[in-house]
This record gives sequence, C-alpha cells and structure tokens, in this order.
Amino acid sequence: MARILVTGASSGIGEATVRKLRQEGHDVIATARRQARLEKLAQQTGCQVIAADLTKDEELSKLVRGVLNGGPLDALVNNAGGARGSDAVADGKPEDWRTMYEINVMSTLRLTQALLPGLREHGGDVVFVTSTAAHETYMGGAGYTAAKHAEAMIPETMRLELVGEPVRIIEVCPGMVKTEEFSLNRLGSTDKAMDVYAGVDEPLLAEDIADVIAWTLSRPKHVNIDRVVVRPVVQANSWTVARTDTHGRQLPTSELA
Ligand code: 8X3
Repeated sequence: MARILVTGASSGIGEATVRKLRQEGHDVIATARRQARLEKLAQQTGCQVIAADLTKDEELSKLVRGVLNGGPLDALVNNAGGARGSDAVADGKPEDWRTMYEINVMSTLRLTQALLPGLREHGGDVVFVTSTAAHETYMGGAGYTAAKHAEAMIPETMRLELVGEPVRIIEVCPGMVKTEEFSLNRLGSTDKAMDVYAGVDEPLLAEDIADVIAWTLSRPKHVNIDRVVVRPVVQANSWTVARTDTHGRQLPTSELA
C-alpha cells in the first residue's frame, strides 16, 4: 500500500484516479479547490482530503504541510490543469494563456519542488498527467499546447537530473477524454463542449486514464514508464477523429475544438 497525493481530484481524471487507487487499497490524499466535492469523494471512497488552490502559494504550502504531517509520501500525481479558449494565435487572449501557464506549469512545478525532497529521501514516484497536446499542436490550440509542452519539459528534464536516484518520473498523455468539465471550462458552454465529442461513439473516459495511471504506479520499482500516449481508437491525432452522423454514416475527420 502506498500513500499517494492526487491533484485536480474534484472531477474528471483526478477523481477517477482517486477512486481507482482507493480500490487498489492505497492511502490517497485528494486535493482540489472545491471542498464540497472533495468531501463527497471522501465519503464515497475513504480518501483523505485537503482543499487547496495550487495557484496560491500559501494554500500550496498548507497542503504540503498537511501531507507531510501525515508521514512520508510515496507518489504525487500531478493531474490538475486544463484549457482556456480555442482562439487562433491572432486572437488569443493573453489572460487565457497566462491562466493556462499558471495551472498547468507553475502550480505543477511548485508542488513538485515542495514534495521532491521527501520523495528523493524515501524513494517515490511523480506522475505528470499532461496531454497529447504536450507533443502536438492544432489550429486554435496554441495557448493550451504551449502550456502542455512546457509542462512536459518538467518530467523530461527531471529524468535526466535525477538519474540513479530511486524516483520514478512518469508522464501520461491523454487524447480525447470525455469528462464533465474539460471542454466546458475551455469553451464556456455545454453546447460547445458537446460539439467536441459529437459523433464520437466511444471517446476515452476518465476511468480509462485512471487505469493507466494506476498501472504505471503498480510496475516493479525498477520499471519507469517514461511516457504513455492514450487515445480512443477513433482518434489518430489531435485533429483526426472519426465521427459518424445520427444515421451512423462516417463523416470527414475533423478538428477537436
Ligand atoms: C486534451 C487533449 O486534444 O483537447 O488534453 O488538446 S486535446
């Protein structure tokens, strides 16, 4: 049994990861901003919760203190993040770009830095849930793909810097995952969010990614799964998605957002 912190745990991949790791018998600490959602998850799964906004230094410090007071941590799952907007570069809102850089890159960096000493001392794992957007780009995607590319440089560089130490550095890159909030937060309306998945019979679900995260952590300690790219069968890359109309006829492949 391991002691694992999961960020972005109030919905989507983070929430599903908490459920999966609890099913496997791990001691899980769930963090996110929304206390009420975390409390519900705690009641359902028996996880511990510490609410925090990771973009605020004092809240991040409180989270780290709360985690370390309970004993050594075995793994950190950096899942919190997200997209804002799908504008072309010509029209992109600097505020959206800044927010995406804060939530995907800077918060991940700060939390990883804060917990790394313990993970190095006791031997531990850091999982980064980035995205296929960390390794590709697409029209309307530059703000998000820029942030995710930047985030992906953290694990890639850490593997070099920590080589020989008992710390596994894992990157999981999800493609099209249908979750309650990812596209809603990005596009601002349920209709627009639904369009992202229109005609896609079987997008990935949060549970599919949770399963992969749990699998990477369950490998023998000498096995480091550097990077896993996970897409639904109907998606070949960020902009090539097989869709069908309401009569089941295949439509031309199309952009995601
Ligand atoms: C989500 C994948 O294609 O919307 O991280 O950028 S995509």
